[in-house]
Amino acid sequence: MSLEICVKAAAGDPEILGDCPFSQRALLTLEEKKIPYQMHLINVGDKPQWFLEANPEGKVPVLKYNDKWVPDSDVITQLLEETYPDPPLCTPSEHASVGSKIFGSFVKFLKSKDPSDGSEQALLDELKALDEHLKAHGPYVNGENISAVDVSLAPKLYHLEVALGHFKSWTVPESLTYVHDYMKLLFARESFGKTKAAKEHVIAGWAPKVNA
Ligand SMILES: N[C@@H](CCC(=O)N[C@@H](CS)C(=O)NCC(=O)O)C(=O)O
Repeated sequence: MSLEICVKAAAGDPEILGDCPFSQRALLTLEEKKIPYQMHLINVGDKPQWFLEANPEGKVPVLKYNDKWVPDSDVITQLLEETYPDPPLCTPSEHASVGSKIFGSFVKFLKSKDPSDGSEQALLDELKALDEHLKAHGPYVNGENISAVDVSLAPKLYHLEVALGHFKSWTVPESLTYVHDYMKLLFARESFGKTKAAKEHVIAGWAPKVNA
């Protein structure tokens, strides 16, 4: 029996995987654990009735497990870890919050229209902290093997790279060599290639928020 998972379809193309980092996180967990699954692409701009009945909150991802639809990537990844412990993806608690402020800082900087509001520096501080962590413990957050924190960070760093490159011509400073190597390592994984959104869909997804 394969699991079923609802994830975001690309805006403008309901047949193609879309740009939701939380959906990709859940898919990465399934792929890394080699769990068979059936994927439903949800057009979040026009949600089907069956999906809203399965998950009234209307967000993706949602995983069907034991005939029940389970929302939220935090809950889904934990459930998958408990149910399919091999290979383990647990991150030890001392490393569990590494990089946890990067996504929020990225979104703030991306939306910022005031270059002096400190949002760029705040993001740089978070990336520098990640660089230092990876220097001491890398190449992944918990050492030699990928774990849950990497699976959560990978789609967010991809969005950061694509969206800031496009909307602000901004790139992660070359001096943060460990972050650069980390991103290359994550993006080169087979699981990542199979579950990532196309760059144009990432850009299209952020455009309304940047131009708001
Ligand atoms: N905390 C949730 C966030 C999920 C989320 O925000 N999903 C967005 C797409 S990236 C969504 O479903 N948006 C559609 C909507 O809110 O109507 C998780 O980790 O799964």
